[in-house]
Amino acid sequence: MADLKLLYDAILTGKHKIAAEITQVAIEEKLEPKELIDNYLIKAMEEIGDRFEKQQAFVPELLMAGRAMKASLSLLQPLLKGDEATSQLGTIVIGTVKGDLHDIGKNLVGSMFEGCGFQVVDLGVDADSDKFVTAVKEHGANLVGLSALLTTTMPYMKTIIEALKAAGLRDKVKVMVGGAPVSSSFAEEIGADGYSDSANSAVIKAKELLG
Ligand code: B1M
Repeated sequence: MADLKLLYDAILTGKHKIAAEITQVAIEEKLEPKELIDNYLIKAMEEIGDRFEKQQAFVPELLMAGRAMKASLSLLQPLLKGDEATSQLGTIVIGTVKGDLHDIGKNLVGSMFEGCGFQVVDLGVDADSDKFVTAVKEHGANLVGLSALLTTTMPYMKTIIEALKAAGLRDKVKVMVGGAPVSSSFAEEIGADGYSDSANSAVIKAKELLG
């Protein structure tokens, strides 16, 4: 039987092989991927984040936890299905904004969009406004998704929105923002169309915006 407490501990302590092994067992036992992600993977990342804040853990531990989380997620992501895997709902250009290297949450959001029938163009991390503008034009996207995990990189979301305006694309795309320090009031303040605090709700919000 999959030892989920051990999965949590493996993520927390950065043991990526063990994390992958237990995840594989959980998949074979047909445990619900979203539940594993929300109740074990994300919770372990929150715990390592808390330890980091209290100076009980340091960057190497964050890196190792991130690697273990990715090992587990890479097995779960293909199984993430939206509530309606319908035909093309639209194209989202998604990325973590310039200066920011955190990609675990962004990847999760991207997978959820894919599972729900969107075409996903992933610009990766540290993506500047030019990259977003070029990708929106190239792919005829109707949605832009911006992720930031640092209070210092959040303001760059506004720079990207301004660049979309300057390129004459702002009325062609809806812009959604998210990431741990981002809030709905911040989204409103910078002129984004929507905010969400999780991968699930991001897709629901996007459908609402495109509705
Ligand atoms: Co960093 N880090 N980190 N880190 N890191 C945080 C974010 C931090 C809160 C830790 C802490 O102090 N408690 C802190 C930020 C403080 C602040 O800005 N106020 C911090 C810091 C300070 C740093 C460095 C500066 C540390 C240093 O070098 N001194 C450095 C910065 C590097 C850089 O980006 N330039 C740094 C580096 C790193 C690692 C590279 C080691 C690693 C990232 C590995 C990777 O991503 N590949 C890392 C990690 C792992 C974390 C924590 C521990 C975990 C982040 C994570 O993956 N969470 C984090 C602490 C925390 O968040 N509690 C921390 C799990 C993930 C599923 O959640 O990303 O929030 P999240 O995504 C969620 C939602 O937010 C939402 O949906 C996702 C799924 O539910 N969401 C969206 C995200 N994007 C969305 C977009 C949407 C909609 C929803 O629409 C488009």
